[in-house]
Amino acid sequence: MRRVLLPAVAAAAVFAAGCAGSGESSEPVATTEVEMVKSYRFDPKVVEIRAGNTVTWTNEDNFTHTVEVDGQEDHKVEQGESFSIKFDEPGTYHYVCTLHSKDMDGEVIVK
Ligand SMILES: [Cu+2]
Repeated sequence: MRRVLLPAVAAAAVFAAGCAGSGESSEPVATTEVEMVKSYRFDPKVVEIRAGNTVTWTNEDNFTHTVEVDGQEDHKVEQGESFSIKFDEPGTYHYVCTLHSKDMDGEVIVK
């Protein structure tokens, strides 16, 4: 049994590494629009804005998602709906979808 399990673990590790290395970059993108695209992602994952700007999340996925900035209230965003937060103070704000916190998180960098 143990010998059967080992290759599966190795394959999972390679898969995870491949995921992080390809397509999904964490380079900040200068935009105030974040989409919840299909398959549980915030796109772009990291955005950079100016203090006083408002970030709008739009749910383009087939599932309900949420936006919860660390230390703040959780906001449900239904399919096809949008939600906005104004960021007045410079800093780096991490946020998650509390329904899929393992897969969906992102950052707003306020300059
Ligand atoms: Cu979600």
